Amino acid sequence: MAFRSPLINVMASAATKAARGLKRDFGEVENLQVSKKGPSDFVSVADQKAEDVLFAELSRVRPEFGFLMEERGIVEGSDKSHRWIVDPLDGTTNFLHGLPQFAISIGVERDGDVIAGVIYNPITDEMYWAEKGNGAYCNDRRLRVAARKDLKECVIATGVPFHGKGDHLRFLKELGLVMREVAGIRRFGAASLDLAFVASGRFDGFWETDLQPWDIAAGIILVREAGGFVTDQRGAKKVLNAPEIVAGNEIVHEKLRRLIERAGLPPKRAKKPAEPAPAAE
Ligand code: 2AM
Ligand code: CA
Ligand code: CA
Ligand code: CA
Repeated sequence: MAFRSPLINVMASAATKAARGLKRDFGEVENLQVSKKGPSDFVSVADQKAEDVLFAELSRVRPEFGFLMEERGIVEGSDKSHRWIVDPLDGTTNFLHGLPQFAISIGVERDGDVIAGVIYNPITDEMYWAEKGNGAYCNDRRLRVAARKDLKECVIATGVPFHGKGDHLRFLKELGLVMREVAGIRRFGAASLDLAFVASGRFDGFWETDLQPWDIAAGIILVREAGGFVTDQRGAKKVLNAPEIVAGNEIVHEKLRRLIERAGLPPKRAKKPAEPAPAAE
């Protein structure tokens, strides 16, 4: 039996609670109130309700921790070294289209380093969790990244820049370079689950540009605790605020990183994510 620390239990129970509302709303997406944050960037009452539940639950059990949440932004805590990094609904576009690939993602940052994470898919009831030094799990099953080394056998996940964001031409170059070498490419639309699938060995690798800390915080620790590598496009381990993320086992990660590097470096972020200062990781 996998041992869940009190911290993991707190995160898992908050995620389970928030997931009840998401499941209910997923059954009635056509009645959901939806607003637009930017070009093709939607937020629904489901995102907001889930975030309210997570905020209430997590601040009740650890009132001293700060927060970085997708919808609320930064909430300072009295403990300056710990904060929750929360995406209440990762995969909103999928959710709003009735596509069952979305998750709640909760990470814990300590002094700039992600030390624990939980990613919960309410539809499949898969609870992914990891804590620094204790391994990565899905429910009670220990996770290990895939062992494949030959790109020809690998299935690689990515994200496609959406309307109004990102460098589309550079992405197409990256895609061209990668698709010639691999068995298949997938775009499922929820970055947290893409990373969870790398941790579990379903995907051999993953790369995406322009993600935010809440999309990837929990996924970073999951992949690393499953024996994988996660870096930015240059191979640096500080990836939480990086413009591009690459993940896989040691060999696939490096092969994938070198391939996409040939398309050139990602553009500097248009605007900084909701961060007071670039956090070390
Ligand atoms: P979100 O659903 O929480 O917004 C997929 O490429 C990743 O990008 C998802 O994790 C998704 O997180 C994020 N994303 C942000 N804005 C998006 C948009 N307008 N369309 C699709 N994905 C978006
Ligand atoms: Ca969003
Ligand atoms: Ca997200
Ligand atoms: Ca979200």
